[in-house]
Amino acid sequence: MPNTDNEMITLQSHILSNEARQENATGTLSWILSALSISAKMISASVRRARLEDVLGEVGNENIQGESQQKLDVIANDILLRILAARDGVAIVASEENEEPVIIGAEDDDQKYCILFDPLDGSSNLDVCGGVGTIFSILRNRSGVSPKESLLQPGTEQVAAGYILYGSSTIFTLTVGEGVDMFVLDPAIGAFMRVETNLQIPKANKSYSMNEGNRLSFPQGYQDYLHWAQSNGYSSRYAGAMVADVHRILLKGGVFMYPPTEKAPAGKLRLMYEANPMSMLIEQAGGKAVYDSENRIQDVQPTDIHQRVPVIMGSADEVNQVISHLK
Ligand code: AFP
Repeated sequence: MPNTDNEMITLQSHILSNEARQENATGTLSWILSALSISAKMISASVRRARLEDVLGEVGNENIQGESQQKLDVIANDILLRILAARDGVAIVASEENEEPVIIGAEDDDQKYCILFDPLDGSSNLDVCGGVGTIFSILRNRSGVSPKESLLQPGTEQVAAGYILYGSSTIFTLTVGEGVDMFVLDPAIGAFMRVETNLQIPKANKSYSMNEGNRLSFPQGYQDYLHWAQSNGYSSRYAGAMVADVHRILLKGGVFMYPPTEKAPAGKLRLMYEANPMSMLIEQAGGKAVYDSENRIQDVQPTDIHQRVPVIMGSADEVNQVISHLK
């Protein structure tokens, strides 16, 4: 629902009023969300000045995923790690860019949280001024298990998830399990202002988003879907950055996919840093997110924090159309 009542609600006041509604809230989650909002402003500023400060391009290393790291991947990762490390309620931080999770607070405290993030998703878009984003997922820390085990929880256990899109505006999209709210950074005052509350994804839209360059190595069902969609007036939109593509689909409807390919039989996208948080947002907005014709992404029991999963997510009707071709 767009904000039409002239309310001026900042992300900060939204978080605090959410907290006030929870009977046993301690304020810990609110502190973490506000740390993410500060990190988002800092990363946004770095992205916007990147060309001027000469921080575009590759560092020359590969990250744990075997992908070349951009200088801004490293900057965004450092910002998030430094800001989250200073918050009491954080037990463990896991980043797509680091092989091992970083243990911050007391490991055995189930009042604390684990934060997983992809600091700068789609970073190869940076050199051409395309949209990039940060994706985050928040889980409750588990006591009595090792830090790695504490992280290995299915997406259904997420207490909050969201993304920040650094596009023509900076957008913060958040769910704490009670619908999806969207905020735009007002650069004049440095605050995220709420623009959508209880956002609902359109039920259908004839639009698909996938890397069609891989078409010949998709399983047959996806190729059949593409043939069907192209014979039925669908259009194709693909930014090559999941945050930008899923943001468009949340607002306009359609389906986003990253299917298995010969080169990447489990798909390319990371379950815990990309697929789970985006699935929580899509489902909270009334959409659907699965990894094959039957199974929800959020039900996957992870065995490795860096594991990958095929992704089909978006408007319920459009996801069902894809599924009908996979059976
Ligand atoms: P980068 O962060 O390496 O640019 O990867 C982005 C991403 O993980 C995701 O945001 C895109 O949807 C997907 O990869 C694009 O992958 P293809 O380049 O294979 O289409």
